[in-house]
Amino acid sequence: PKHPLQNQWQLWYFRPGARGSAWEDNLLDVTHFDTVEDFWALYNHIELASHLNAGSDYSVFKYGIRPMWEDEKNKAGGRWLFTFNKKATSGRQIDETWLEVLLCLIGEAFGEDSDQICGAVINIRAKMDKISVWTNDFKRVQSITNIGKILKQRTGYTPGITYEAHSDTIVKTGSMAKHLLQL
Ligand code: M7G
Repeated sequence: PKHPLQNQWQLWYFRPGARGSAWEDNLLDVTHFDTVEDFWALYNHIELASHLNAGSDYSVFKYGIRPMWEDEKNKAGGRWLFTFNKKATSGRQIDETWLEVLLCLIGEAFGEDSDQICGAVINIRAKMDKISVWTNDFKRVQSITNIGKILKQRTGYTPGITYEAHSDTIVKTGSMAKHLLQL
């Protein structure tokens, strides 16, 4: 028998859109999985994130939560943000960090705080790739801090990470949203 995961997860792919097309229209629901074996089958079957064209995203969210700010479960939430300057990072480092983040999610690595996890996103961009872990309530500072510490430890990511509320990301001025927390 296959080994069940605690949650069912959905993979989404954001396809770099045609000019003028709405963001949501380029967000494709790929498949869902709920066993260890199906996760690996999927992971081994799809393109590595670092090989995607600039402008692409992968998102892995708990089944039923759409990978967007507007979802009921994300509305009051925010994200831990990991940034990767392309000049200073290999594709392999980015892929390894993303895989470890996925393993933290599906393996429920955050103990009691795991129920605050909504999902994770990797944005492949021309200059700066990003990985973010979305949680459901930006006011839960203690839980968010615990989650951030575990993420840093598990991924071995040494630069600083910042947490921002989606409501601040949406209205960001310039390229930076307000940072609620930093680790
Ligand atoms: P991004 O892809 O998160 O990061 O946002 P980037 O700036 O590095 O490319 C790019 C744009 O995509 C945003 O300014 C929005 O127009 C759109 N967008 C991204 N997200 C995550 C959402 C979302 O959750 N909802 C909506 N409506 N638009 C989004």
